[in-house]
Amino acid sequence: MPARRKLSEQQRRRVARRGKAVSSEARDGLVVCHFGKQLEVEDLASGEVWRCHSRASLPRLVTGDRVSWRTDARGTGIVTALERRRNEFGRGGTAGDFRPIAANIDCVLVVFATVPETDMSVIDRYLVAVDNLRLDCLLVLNKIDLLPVNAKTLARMVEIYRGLGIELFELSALTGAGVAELEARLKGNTAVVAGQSGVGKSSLLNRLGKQSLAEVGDLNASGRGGAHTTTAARLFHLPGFDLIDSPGVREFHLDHLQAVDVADGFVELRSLAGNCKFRDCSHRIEPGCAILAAAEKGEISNERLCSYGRIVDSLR
Ligand SMILES: Nc1nc2c(ncn2[C@@H]2O[C@H](COP(=O)(O)OP(=O)(O)OP(=O)(O)O)[C@@H](O)[C@H]2O)c(=O)[nH]1
Ligand SMILES: [Mg+2]
Ligand SMILES: [Zn+2]
Repeated sequence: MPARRKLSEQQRRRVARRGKAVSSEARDGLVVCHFGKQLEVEDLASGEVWRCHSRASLPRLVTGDRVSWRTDARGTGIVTALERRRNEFGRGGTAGDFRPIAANIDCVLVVFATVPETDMSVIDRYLVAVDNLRLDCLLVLNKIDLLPVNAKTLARMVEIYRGLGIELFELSALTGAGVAELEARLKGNTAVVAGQSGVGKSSLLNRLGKQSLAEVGDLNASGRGGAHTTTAARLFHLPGFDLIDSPGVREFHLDHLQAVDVADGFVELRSLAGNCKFRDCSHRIEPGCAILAAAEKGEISNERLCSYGRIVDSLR
C-alpha cells in the first residue's frame, strides 16, 4: 500500500541513489492501540493505520508512543525505534513496578459518576498519580441526569475538590448536558480518560466525538465492579483534541510511590508537611504534626485526611 510520506533530506538522497522509493523507508508513526500482541500504528503522513509488530529489543509500547516504523515484505509493519516519551501515565503494579497506560499526554480526565458510587480515595489515588507526573488532572462527575441519586455525598465531594482549586466538570454523557464546557477545555490537548469501570468513559468519548467510536457497557452490568467493556487504551482524533479511552481498573495502585509522594499529591497537605516536628512525620500519630493540627482546626477536611491515611496504608 503506497502511502504519501515526507522524506528527510537524507532519505531523499538515499531514494535518489536507488532510483525509486522503496516501501522499507522509515516512517513516523503514532501508536493508537496496543493490546496483547496487537499493535496498531498510525502513519503520520497518510493517516492510515497499520497492524504492526515491534522489534524485540524495544520496550513495551503504549498508546500515544511516537515511533519509527516501516512496512515489511508481508505487508504488515514493523516498529524499529521508539521516540523518547515526553511523559507516561500509568499505575503501580503489584511488584512495585510501574505499568504505563499511555504516553505523551497533556492531561488526565478522571471520571466518576452518580452510579456506580465512587469512594473519594479512588479519585485521590488518581490525583496523586497525576500530580506525581506534573500533569493536569480534570475531574469529571458524569451521569448527572441520574441525580438526586447519591446527591448529598456527591455535593460534598464537589465542594471539597473545587475548594482545593481542582478543576471539576459536572455533565451527562447521555444527555450532553455540561459537555461543551469540557470540550472547550480540552482544545489542543491530548487527554487520557481514566476511572472505574462503568462510570461512562467510553460514553463520554462517544459524546465528545459525536459518533459511536467505542463500545459502551451494558447498563445492567454497571454495578459496583462494572462490566469492564473497554479492554485496551485507544487513541481517537476528535475535532480539536486527541482523547485516549482506557479500560476501567478495579484498583488504581500507587505501589510505585512512597508515602512522601502521596502527601505531596494532596495539595492541602503539601505546604504543611514541612512544618511538622519530625522530618519523617507520617501525619498519623506524631506529636507536633502540622497536618493533624490543621485538621483539628478544621482547615483540612476529614474526608481527605482519611483518604490520605487509607492510601498510605495500602502502599507496600
Ligand atoms: N444515565 C446515564 N447513563 C450513562 C451515562 N454515561 C454512561 N452511561 C451508562 O453507563 C454504562 C457504562 O458506560 P461505559 O461508557 O461503557 O463506561 P466505561 O467507563 O467506559 O466502562 P469500562 O469500559 O468498563 O471501563 C452504560 O450502560 C452507559 O449507557 C450518563 O451520562 N447517564
Ligand atoms: Mg469503556
Ligand atoms: Zn505531620
